[in-house]
Amino acid sequence: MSEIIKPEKKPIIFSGIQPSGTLTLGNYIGALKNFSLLQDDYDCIYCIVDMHAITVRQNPADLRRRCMELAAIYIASGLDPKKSLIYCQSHVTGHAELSWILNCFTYMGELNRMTQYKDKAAKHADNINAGLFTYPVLMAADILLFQTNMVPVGVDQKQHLELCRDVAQRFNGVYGNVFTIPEPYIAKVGSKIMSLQEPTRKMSKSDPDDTFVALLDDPDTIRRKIKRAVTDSDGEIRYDPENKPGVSNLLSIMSALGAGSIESLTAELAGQGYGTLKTRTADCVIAALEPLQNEYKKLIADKGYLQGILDENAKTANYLANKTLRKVQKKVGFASRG
Ligand code: AQP
Repeated sequence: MSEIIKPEKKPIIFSGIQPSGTLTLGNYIGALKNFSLLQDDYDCIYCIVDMHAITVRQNPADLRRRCMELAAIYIASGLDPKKSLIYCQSHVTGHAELSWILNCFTYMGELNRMTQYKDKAAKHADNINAGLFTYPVLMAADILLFQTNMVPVGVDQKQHLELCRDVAQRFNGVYGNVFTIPEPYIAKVGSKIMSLQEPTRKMSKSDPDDTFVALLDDPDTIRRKIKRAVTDSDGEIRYDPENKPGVSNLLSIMSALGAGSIESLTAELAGQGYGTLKTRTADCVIAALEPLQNEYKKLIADKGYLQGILDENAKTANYLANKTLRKVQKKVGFASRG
C-alpha cells in the first residue's frame, strides 16, 4: 500500500503595521524589509491593523486611503499575495472577539507597565482612551488568533510580545494547550531606528515630517532630511549609541540596508566628515527605496486589484481566525451554537 505523504506544515508568521501615517524608514528596516524574506519558509500573515490605528484620533477618509496604500506598500516591498496573506484587521471580527476574552485574562498592573502606553498617553494627553491602554491585548489577540509561531517586529514591540506570551501561558494554564506561544523575531541591526531630529527617540510615523524618511519620499527630500539630521559636534565617525546617537543611527541605517557591517563602515569612513557620512547614508536609502517606490506607483494605480486581494484574503483570514476563536469560546463556556 502506498504511503500518503502529507505536506509538511510550515511555522506561522504574523505581523502587522498600523495605517496611522506615512510609513517610515524605521517601519521598513525594523519590520517590513524582513517580511518578504520569510515568505518562502513560513506561512506568513501580514495584517493592516486599522483597529489599532484608531487608538489615536484619525481622519476617516485618510485612514481608509492609507489602508489601501499600505496594501500596495506590502506588495511593493516584495510580498507575494499568493504566498502571504495580506488583509485588513477590521475585516476579521475575530480580532475584537478574542481581544475581549483576553482582556479578562490580563491584569491592570501588566498594562500599566507598558512603555508604549506611557509614551502615547504623554503624546496624546487630550485623548487617553481605554483602547490606548488595552492596545497590547488586541495585539495579543491578533497574534494568538492564528496560532502564530514567530512575530517579526522592531524592538519597541518586544514588551507587548512578552505580555502576549504571558497571557497565552496563563490561558493555557487554565484550559489546556489552546494557544501556540509565539517567539519574537527581531533583527540584530536596525531593530530601533531613531528620529533624525531627536536621535534618542524612536523614529515614528506620527511625528513631524522632518524627523523621519518616508518610504515614498523622493530622492531630493531624502537627501535634504538626512543632510539636516542631528549629529554632534566632535566630528568623529564612531558607533556609540549612548554618546553619539545621531551618528550611530546613520551607521545603523546604512548597515541595515546592506552597506556593510558597522565595523567595516566605521573603518571605511574614519577621518571623513559628517557631510560624507550623510551623503553615503542618503545614497543607500535612495537606492534601497527606489524599487519599492517604482512598484508602489504601479500598484496604487490599480485600486480594483488591491481591493480584490483584501476582499478575498478577508475570507481566508476569517476562516483561520474562527478556528481558534470557536475553540476558545468553547473553553471559556460560551453558549453552544446549535
Ligand atoms: N523606529 C523604528 N525602528 C525599527 N522598527 C520600527 N517599527 C516602528 N518604528 C520603528 C516597527 O514597525 C512595525 C509597525 O509599527 P506600527 O505601525 O504597528 O506601530 P509603531 O511601532 O507604534 O510604529 P510607529 O511608526 O511609531 O507608529 P505610530 O507613530 O503610529 O505610533 C512594528 O513592528 C514596529 O516595531
